[in-house]
Amino acid sequence: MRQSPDAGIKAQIAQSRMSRFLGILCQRMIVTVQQHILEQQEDKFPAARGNFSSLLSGMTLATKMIQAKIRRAGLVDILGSAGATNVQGETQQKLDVYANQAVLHCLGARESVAFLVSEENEQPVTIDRSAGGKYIVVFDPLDGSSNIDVNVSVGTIFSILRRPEETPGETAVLQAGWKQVAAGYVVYGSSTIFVYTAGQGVFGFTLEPEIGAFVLTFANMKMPAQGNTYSVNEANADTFPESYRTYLGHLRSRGYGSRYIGSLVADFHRTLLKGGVFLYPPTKKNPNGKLRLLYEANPLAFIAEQAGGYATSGTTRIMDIEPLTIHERTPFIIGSRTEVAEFDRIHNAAAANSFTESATG
Ligand code: FBP
Repeated sequence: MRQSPDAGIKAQIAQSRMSRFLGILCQRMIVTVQQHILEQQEDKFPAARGNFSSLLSGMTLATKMIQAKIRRAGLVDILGSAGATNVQGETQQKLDVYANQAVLHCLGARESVAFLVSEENEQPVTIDRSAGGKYIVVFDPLDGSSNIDVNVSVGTIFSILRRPEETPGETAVLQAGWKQVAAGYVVYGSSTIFVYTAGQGVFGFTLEPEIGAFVLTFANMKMPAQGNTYSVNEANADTFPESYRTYLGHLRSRGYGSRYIGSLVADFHRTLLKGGVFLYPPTKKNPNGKLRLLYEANPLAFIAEQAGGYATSGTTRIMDIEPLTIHERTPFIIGSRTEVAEFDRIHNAAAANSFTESATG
């Protein structure tokens, strides 16, 4: 039976409504990290030319390559030592080498990158650019690599800085943490999560393997003001300065539990979601702490502060420390405001006592 003209028009209207609805639904159903970065850039820098979002897409590509290798780690020859030692004196794992190459390759191809500084390379990698490149990226390609062979979560950490015109050469890399343009990490755990901040809050994206895209799953992350766990390698406790031992005793007396994975990214990610505190104190083996300021402490400190937490070296706000060398280490206390403030109170009281004692002999 021939359809009346009205029915025809009604059908067309219904169809266009449905396709518009589906369009909106798809658009809102998922927000990819690229979409999110572009939207943030449009808000903050309407004149932006996409350099920053292109740089971050290089990092998401590299971390997708790394996660693909990690997921197949037991099936392909990628486990174990690569038979070399890095600038830190650590045995390089095969996945350390692969992850480092993946990030160097993907970011090296981005026009806006001038220097790349990796935990695995003694010197900064300078990218020969006619226009010089606007950004510097410092990164730990595979954090917690000692956990790879035992199938425990590992991660990638990165920090993005502007290349200051006035500072030539590699000293341009030695910038305090508050100058970071953006920072982030990826944790390769039960799922792969990309967490980043560009100074407008902290956002988390989970890799959706079905479509191969990082999809927004944690908007505007906030670290709880207080938690109920502390995270530290207590095997070293005998060589911690006394104030740290006093602080840990104080937390235990208040019923805090202990959680320590031994992969900084995984221990920090838990602290970001659940609150509490992570510490890597000075020890006999590492009198200035073990963790590196530029590509471990600074990026996580930026994220913690953007999420309402805090990070200190025991004497200085991590992001106020002026770095002297690219691989320098720092004592690291990071977590919920309550726990870090409690650490500062106990640590400063101990310092004041030892000062009074030394003054009064
Ligand atoms: P890298 O694996 O990047 O060198 O990181 C160092 C690290 O593995 C951190 O992830 C972790 O927090 C810490 O060292 C563990 O050290 P320890 O075994 O001394 O507790």
